[in-house]
Amino acid sequence: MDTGDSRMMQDVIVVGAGLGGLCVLHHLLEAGFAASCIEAGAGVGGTWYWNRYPGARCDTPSLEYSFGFSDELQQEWHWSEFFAAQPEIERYLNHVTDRFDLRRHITFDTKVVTARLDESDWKWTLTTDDGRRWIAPFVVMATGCLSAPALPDYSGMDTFVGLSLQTSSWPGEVDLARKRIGVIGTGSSAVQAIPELAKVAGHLHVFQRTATFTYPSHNGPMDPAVEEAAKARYPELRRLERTLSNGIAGFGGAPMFQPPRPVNILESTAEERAAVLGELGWGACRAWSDISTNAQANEMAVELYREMVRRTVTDRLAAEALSPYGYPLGCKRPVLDTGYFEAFNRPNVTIVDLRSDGIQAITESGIRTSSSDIDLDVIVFATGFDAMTGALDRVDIRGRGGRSLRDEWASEGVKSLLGLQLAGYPNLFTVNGPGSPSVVANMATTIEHHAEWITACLLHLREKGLSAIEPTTAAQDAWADRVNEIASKTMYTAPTCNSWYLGTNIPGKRRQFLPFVGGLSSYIAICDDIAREEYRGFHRT
Ligand code: NA7
Repeated sequence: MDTGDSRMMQDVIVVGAGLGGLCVLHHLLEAGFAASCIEAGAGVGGTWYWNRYPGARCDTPSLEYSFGFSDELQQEWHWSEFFAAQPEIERYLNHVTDRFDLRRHITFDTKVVTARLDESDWKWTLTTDDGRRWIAPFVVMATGCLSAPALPDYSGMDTFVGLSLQTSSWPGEVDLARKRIGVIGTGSSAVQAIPELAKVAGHLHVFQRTATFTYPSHNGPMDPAVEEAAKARYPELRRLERTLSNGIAGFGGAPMFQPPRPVNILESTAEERAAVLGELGWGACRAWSDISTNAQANEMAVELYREMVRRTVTDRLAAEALSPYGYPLGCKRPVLDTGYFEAFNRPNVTIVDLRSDGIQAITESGIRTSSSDIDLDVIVFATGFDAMTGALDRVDIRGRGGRSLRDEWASEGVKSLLGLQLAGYPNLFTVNGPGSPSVVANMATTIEHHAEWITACLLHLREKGLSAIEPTTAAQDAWADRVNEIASKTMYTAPTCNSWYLGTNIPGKRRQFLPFVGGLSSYIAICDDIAREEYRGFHRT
């Protein structure tokens, strides 16, 4: 073997040191495996390392978007806000890294470019962008669901003489005071950044292709009583999270997480709808049982939402531009904000509705739409990610017989068993892979569950003297059918729906719904049953 190999004979190589990679690494080391981790960034955090844009914040309550594997950790850590901002989450993940002595197992500033299976001895060889080779029988891809940025392809992109920034790789502190800023996109990242940018910009133009469903987060400083109550029964609350469909118990109670009432909007009177609107405000549109199954009911609920936009945004034309049309509530991931619509009441903020005034080109001096040239000092691309599969298929992964994961997914669609393993790619695991609840649940909970499952699986193989595990094609096909079938009954896959869940934000990507939306609790039960039944649906060698 090449003596230049930098990490010979590790048991496991973990790719990525975000929440997923750190959690898996810790579990594997605790279980006695020789594990090391390769990370593209200069520090830990993954999403929370790269997305440093102003306003970047988690949309799951901090008390729950955190690890439960150590009670000491969850007792000692104090979250300053109900929904933590990026710097605090990054600090937390650095604390976790040092507290559990993980840093010495991580190689930073190093990107995995290929992963190849050698079937003769069940070893994976990874190559990294510095030319090194890494060899181990097991690989865990903890590469993140939203970590492969997507950029538009407007003509003239490279001619702009001002500053081009991406929310997904924000360079830290940037002085934007009094600058003419253009933001492209109105997804979660933009919705978080816009109120902050508006405070400092000379003028802010927001280029919107699709109006967003966003809800006030009611974020604020952590209430000491809430924190104390949570800490008094943290282990029990962590167990509770796993019995819920989204893994969020809502302790500390964001109104956003309230389930719908047992009432149908189709059967409601105008007076009843007005009363619910008066009582719940932005939450009124989500309060009805029939909106997730009936298109007409959904449209009635969307109208309640538009009414809230009209009540909040003072300029009539801006309110109309910011109102969602043409796709149902429950199609895209809901966004939580702090003062998003209110930002459009400032004199220095303008919405550019690309539905009627599309971008023609990026020019030397700014952005050209069909109606005008807008001069800018800074363009912020908040244009999203090649979600769920992008970070995996940007690595050239070759399994049995040299088959390519990227080609296979492009030609046959994305398939996995439980979002944990792929037929044809033995001993390669994915954390929060496509086909798992991941992005539709509390990511911290789903990650911990995957870390436990993968570690238990490797211990099982070791105990039984086995060297390889992979899904059977039949089990994988059945799981893919199940993922699709459940999603097909929801607004996530409505014919008018386009979203990164479906991959339709990426030109040429196959339209396919990627996460499992059958509920976290039932997913965990399925995974645990399968493990208990000697890894039913997996082939072991
Ligand atoms: P999102 O939610 O994918 O948002 C990307 C936004 O960028 C969205 O409004 C897109 O409009 C818009 N977009 C994408 N390409 C273009 C082009 N070419 N022109 C104009 N506008 C464009 O990504 P985020 O980073 O905001 O959030 C990702 C997740 O991170 C979020 O859901 C949370 O889970 C955290 P579209 O809707 O596609 O018409």
